[in-house]
Amino acid sequence: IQAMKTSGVAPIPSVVPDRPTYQHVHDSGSRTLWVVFVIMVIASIVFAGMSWRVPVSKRLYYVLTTMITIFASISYFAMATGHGISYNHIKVRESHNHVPDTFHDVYRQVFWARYVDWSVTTPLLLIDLGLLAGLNGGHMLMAVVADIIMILTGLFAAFGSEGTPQKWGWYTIACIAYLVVVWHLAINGRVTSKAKGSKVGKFFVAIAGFTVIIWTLYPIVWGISDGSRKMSVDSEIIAYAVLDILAKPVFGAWLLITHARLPETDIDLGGFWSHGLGGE
Ligand code: RET
Repeated sequence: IQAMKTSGVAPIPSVVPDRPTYQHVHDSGSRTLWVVFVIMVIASIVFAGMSWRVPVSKRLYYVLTTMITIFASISYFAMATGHGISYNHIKVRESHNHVPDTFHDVYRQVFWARYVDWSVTTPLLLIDLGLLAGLNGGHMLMAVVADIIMILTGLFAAFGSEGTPQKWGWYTIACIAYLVVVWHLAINGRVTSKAKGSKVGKFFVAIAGFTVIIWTLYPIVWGISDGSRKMSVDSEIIAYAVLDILAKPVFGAWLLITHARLPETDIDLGGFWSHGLGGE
């Protein structure tokens, strides 16, 4: 002020290093992670119990579906106890008039345990649906590989830097891979499932349609949370919790209950699963 009075010129504001912003989980997020962990454990027990009511030779859907919820239980246990989480450091550019741009440091938690979970469980979900549709091995393999690419590039996107092509570049690649998954599953699966009879065809269209709607919400939640940080870490946890419950336990219960009622959904793998089991 003294300098301003004597020279008549406003002093250049000193650069005060501003404090970084931390975006992390609070009570509601932590509680949600524990609740979903318990739901996934209960679903695993129920699905395993259901499998004991049928001979081993007919257990493939049950085994796959139980593995899906077991993996989810493991990943939710990790996240609820603070494992599988890292901070992504984002330099947010702030532009000002007349003064050079400055950067603000934001540190946001990335729950990478989710991606480990998804890289195993989404292929298993696709195998469930592919077997239901009677999809051939070639289409199934391509769908699974595209799915793994989608999850791994999504993981890179989550740790991408802003102001470089990293974040939204990886996100675009992941979205293209997702379209490949939907193409193999929805378009080809529809044709092959109809060949298994009209009841299987109708059921496949319903459960695959449900799957496509739920799965499409994941990249949308990602874009609002990790992508543009318009959603708090707690809201992100709650949004994924709802989606995960629909995509795993609800999907699984629907598949297994319908399969038990509809013998046409049986899987024919030419002895790959049942070889040597006889009538067991
Ligand atoms: C990401 C971000 C990058 C773009 C896309 C994504 C898609 C994720 C999906 C996840 C599905 C998860 C499921 C979990 C089961 O509980 C990786 C979010 C396209 C489709 C079904």
